[in-house]
Amino acid sequence: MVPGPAAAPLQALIFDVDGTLADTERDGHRIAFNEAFRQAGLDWHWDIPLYGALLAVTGGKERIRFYLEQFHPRLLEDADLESRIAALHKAKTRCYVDLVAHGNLPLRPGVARLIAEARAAGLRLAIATTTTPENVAVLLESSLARGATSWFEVIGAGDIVPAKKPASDIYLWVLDQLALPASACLAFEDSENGLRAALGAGLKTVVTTNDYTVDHAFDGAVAVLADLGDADAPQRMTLAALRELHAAKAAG
Ligand code: XBP
Ligand code: MG
Repeated sequence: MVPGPAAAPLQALIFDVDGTLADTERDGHRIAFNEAFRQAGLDWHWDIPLYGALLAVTGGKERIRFYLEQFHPRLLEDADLESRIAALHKAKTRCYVDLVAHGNLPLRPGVARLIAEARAAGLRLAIATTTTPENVAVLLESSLARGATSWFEVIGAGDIVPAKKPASDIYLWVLDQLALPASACLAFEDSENGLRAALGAGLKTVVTTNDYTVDHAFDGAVAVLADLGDADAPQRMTLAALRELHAAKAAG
């Protein structure tokens, strides 16, 4: 049998942030949105199930607008709507940064372990997320390690591309910055919107689910796991296992 073209070796790992590096949504972003609403004198409150429904729309500003469309459509007529949403979102970011800076959001199992393995093996690291850049930095510095932001060669975040996930733009931007083909990378995601964004950029993608995403459709992922697994977990996703998964799926 004539062998097919050699698979591109794995050169970089690209991580989503919210829900993938840490469970930031329910006990982080949601709390920060509610605190910003309180500070602005608004009686809006996003409880856990409502927030789960609002997560259908990625991006905090976009999510506030989606909420207004569903629950306060008359407010959409406000001529200053864009700037009001922007101001509210700025306050929300301040609340979130403050909350995460106090170390209240631990990384998910296996994240720090896998990142350490990848760094030791000389793999390149990148981030592709919808959240605001300050939020990424504070999570990496407070929950991973001081200086950890510099471990990530490319950080694609927030409004750097106008079309947020499930659009693939953020992944395409990160691949362009890395100057790597999608076939040389693996992406890590937790949600259907994130998976669609990564697959649309041609990336093989490992999904780790969480309470908000466990029922999402993950067709096309190379693996769907509860988490990456800490060092002592028998089923942990090691770098060796990831390389095998990447090579097998690339050839298949
Ligand atoms: C994350 C998001 C973000 C966060 C909130 O999606 O959609 O909007 O929920 O952060 P993903 P901001 O994990 O797919 O990147 O308020 O800063 O947008
Ligand atoms: Mg996510």
